[in-house]
Amino acid sequence: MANNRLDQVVSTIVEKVRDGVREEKVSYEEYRAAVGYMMKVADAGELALFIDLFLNATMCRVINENAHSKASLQDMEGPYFLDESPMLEDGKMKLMDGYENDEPLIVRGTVRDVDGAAMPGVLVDMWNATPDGKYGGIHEGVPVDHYRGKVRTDENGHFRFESTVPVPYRIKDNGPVGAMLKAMGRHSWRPAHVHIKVRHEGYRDLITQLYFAEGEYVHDDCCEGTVPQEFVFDKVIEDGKRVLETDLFIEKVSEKQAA
Ligand code: MBD
Ligand code: FE
Repeated sequence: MANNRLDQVVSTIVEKVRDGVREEKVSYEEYRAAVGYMMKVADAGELALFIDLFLNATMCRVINENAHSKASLQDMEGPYFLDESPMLEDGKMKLMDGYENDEPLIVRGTVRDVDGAAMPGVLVDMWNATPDGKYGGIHEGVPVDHYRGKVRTDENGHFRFESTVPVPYRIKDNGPVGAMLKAMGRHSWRPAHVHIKVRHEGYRDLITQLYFAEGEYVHDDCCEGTVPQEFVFDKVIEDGKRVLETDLFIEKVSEKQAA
């Protein structure tokens, strides 16, 4: 019997890794190469990227399998959420000029509980990459308060953001994580996506992503993302702006989860 939750989880995971080592008859050379590789990943500051690449999508599947059937599907948070993003009164994100492929984007919808009732005053965060695939406050040249922000839903549960349409995104591939993908014969692209996080007291955080139906890699994500079909949007243009409109359903934290 495990002593506690930590013992239980760590012991289970370690045993599965040992299974892999036994099954593949890993040599001592390979073992030392693996240890050296993990040191390189850490030194390059790519641990979060490495773990997300192999485990973030699985985390989401575990959450979704245990969620209320009416709750919106969770998707990967990825490494670039920043809670210090600005509160936006009008939902308009700060954007940069000078991109040739700038396409205005409206993301709007209603936050609801699992019974369908609209929820006012809910905190909604959105963050997306620039038209050349960079995140504010993460990549060179994009300030932290750009291409990300928060709003609260209005009395009807509505939220609305204005940004620009992101492009397919190449995860950092000039370091050890990229080297491994290449060595495994895999690519390093994610489909163009918009990140959303919905938070409300007493409710489970909803972390998800929205996708563009016509885009590349939607069903060939290097991070093996779930890509919920309900969040893959056909091309709708209103007044020259691409519009993604969706309901987002959040569920109460059960007493068991809150404990
Ligand atoms: C990203 O932008 C992202 O969303 C994920 C899941 C992983 C790496 C970079
Ligand atoms: Fe992302």
